[in-house]
Amino acid sequence: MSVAYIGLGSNLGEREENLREALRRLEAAGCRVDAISSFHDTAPAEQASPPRFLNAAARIETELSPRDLLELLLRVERELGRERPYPGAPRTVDLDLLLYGDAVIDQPGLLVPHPRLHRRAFVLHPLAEIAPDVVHPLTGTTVAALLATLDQPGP
Ligand code: PH2
Ligand code: MG
Ligand code: MG
Repeated sequence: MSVAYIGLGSNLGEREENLREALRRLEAAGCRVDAISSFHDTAPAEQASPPRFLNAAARIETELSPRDLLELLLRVERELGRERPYPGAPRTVDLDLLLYGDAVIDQPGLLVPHPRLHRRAFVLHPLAEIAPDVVHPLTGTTVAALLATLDQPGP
């Protein structure tokens, strides 16, 4: 059994229902969802289009390999009507593999930890609720420490 953390986002349709349905489908596929953060209403960041997002994070116990878990996440996105007409397009649901134990993976289409996890407020705020003491395997610092760094004014 491995422990993975997933980032969830929705800014199209019934946002909360989309996130809850995605989690139900992960459970139905055999993942044990054993912690869910609160749901955060966030402004679109980076190149994402409006409207506002609902973001959350979940802790999952799974027998799936990182690659198979990624495939499951993409399948659930598709089942919930995710379309990708252009980068940053509004999405019914986005499921990102943030962490998989302390694995560091750099394969085509599969980067773990998620390469932008450490600098995204919309990921770190919910993740810090359920995993403050989990250590990022590349920075060697905890999620709580990454969040604190983010909140500091830049140089
Ligand atoms: N996801 C992105 C880019 N920008 N902004 C917010 N607030 N929430 C997201 O989930 C998000 C984003 C790429 O997937
Ligand atoms: Mg994403
Ligand atoms: Mg994604």
